[in-house]
Amino acid sequence: MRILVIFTLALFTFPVLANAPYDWQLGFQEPASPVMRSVLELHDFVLIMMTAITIFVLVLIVYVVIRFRKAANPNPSKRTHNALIEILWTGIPVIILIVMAIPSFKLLYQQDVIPQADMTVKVIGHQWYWEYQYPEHFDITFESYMTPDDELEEGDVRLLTVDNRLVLPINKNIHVLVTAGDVLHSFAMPSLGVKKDAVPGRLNETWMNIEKPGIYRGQCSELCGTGHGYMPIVIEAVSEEEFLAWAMDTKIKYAMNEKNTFAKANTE
Ligand SMILES: [Cu+2]
Repeated sequence: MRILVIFTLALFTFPVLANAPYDWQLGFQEPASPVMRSVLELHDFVLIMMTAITIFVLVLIVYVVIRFRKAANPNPSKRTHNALIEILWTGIPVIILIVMAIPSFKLLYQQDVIPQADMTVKVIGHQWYWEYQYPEHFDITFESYMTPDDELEEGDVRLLTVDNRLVLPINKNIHVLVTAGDVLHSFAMPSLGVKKDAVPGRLNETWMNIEKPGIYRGQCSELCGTGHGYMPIVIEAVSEEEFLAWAMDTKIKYAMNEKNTFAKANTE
């Protein structure tokens, strides 16, 4: 009994803590941004409509199969038109589509229109790692590689752990510029409701506002070659003070070793 309780608790509490995919996951990750919250609301709403429509159609089919089977209805009706029913089966779906389109367009607008940004971060996809730039914070630039299996430590998530995390402040509107250095990649963070194609020679933009501190895990989501599955994104969301302290530290760290980052990518 106790094991059952622990198991049930684990099932319900783990996803809340995770911000990462978990075993036997069926739904979305716990939303951690306003956009993801809206995505989830729209998803649930459409799912309810969809379920109702599917059940309605199933009931109609079952009714027709039973009521108008050959034994019960030997002389079929020759009717071909019914104005009222035709108006209904055109009108009702139109209304349903409009009812779904309104929240859908609202969500598109919320995702697409970037609110007054508090900071900008630039994300560059490479085969097969991510490069992060902070143009407003001492021009910090660094690369983020996946930690290979043999270097994982206790508590690390396999394929979703990196050497350098993308550190960001919570409760800030973060303007994200996304591009690529070689082929198509895609910057995707499921719990933040962000998925933006990284296209070489083109600067895409999106935004996110992380609501609570924690580690958020995502992956490249555009097939980009043999290392596609090995370029995870790990965001570490911290308070603003911690973020500024991190930026200071990082600036000093890279200032001592200036050619550490870009040069490495270009000479390899
Ligand atoms: Cu990629």
